[in-house]
Amino acid sequence: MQLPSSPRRILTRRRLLQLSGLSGAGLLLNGCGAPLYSRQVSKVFEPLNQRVEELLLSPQTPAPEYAASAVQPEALLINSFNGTPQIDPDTFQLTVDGAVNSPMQLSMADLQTMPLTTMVIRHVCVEGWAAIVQWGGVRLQDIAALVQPRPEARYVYFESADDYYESWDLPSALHPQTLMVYQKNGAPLPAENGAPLRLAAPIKLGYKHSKWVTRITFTADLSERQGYWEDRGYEWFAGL
Ligand SMILES: Nc1nc2c(c(=O)[nH]1)N[C@H]1C(S)=C(S)[C@@H](COP(=O)(O)O)O[C@H]1N2
Ligand SMILES: [Mo]
Repeated sequence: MQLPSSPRRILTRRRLLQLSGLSGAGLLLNGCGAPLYSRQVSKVFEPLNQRVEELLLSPQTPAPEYAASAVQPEALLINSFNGTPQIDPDTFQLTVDGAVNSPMQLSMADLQTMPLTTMVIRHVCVEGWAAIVQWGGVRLQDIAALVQPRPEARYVYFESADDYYESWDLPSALHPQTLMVYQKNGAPLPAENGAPLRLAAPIKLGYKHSKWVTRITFTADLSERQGYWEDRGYEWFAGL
């Protein structure tokens, strides 16, 4: 039997909603109910072309998560190349811009209105230590759904308040376990760990997880400045 012409697209959208956790009600920034948000999500991802649809459809094996009892609070060493910037969370604004339809600034209050995802994962530093940590925050793919990356977006840049910078491939940035976090081990994120907002994910080495993120930029090209450690010889993809 011939299937109707667009089953793949329908599947894609449904799968995307599952993957992004956007199918449930209650995560609307404007409080108008799920249908609007779902509409917005499909609007985002329809123009995002086959490449993005495929990476969201292809089985992205989730990285292992652990029981909360496995957390090793003392094992997460502070690793900061340039001190600890002090950022007032009440006036903080995350800029999200670049190759997107709707660039925006998000306050911590805005981010805390979005669905909170927590995960207990292993943080691995290239310097030879690791720690099981619980992180809580917002999926980067949910932020992407708000700003609507344009089809040419292939990379995501992260700027930090301590002059650290990073770049990620789009598939890794849209991975369901890639979060912008504001909680560590069930408490507000401490300043030295990147407050008010840092990246966390179990799929890449520690240096990819920018602390004190102030700006997220979707772009078509990888700049010559790839990342603070990458520009000093470390691997760019840095997958685990
Ligand atoms: N802005 C910024 N982010 C950063 C770093 C940094 O120096 N500045 N160090 C990186 C490295 S090498 C690691 S291992 C982790 C350490 O995170 P932690 O200090 O919260 O343990 O942060 C990463 N993110
Ligand atoms: Mo690290």
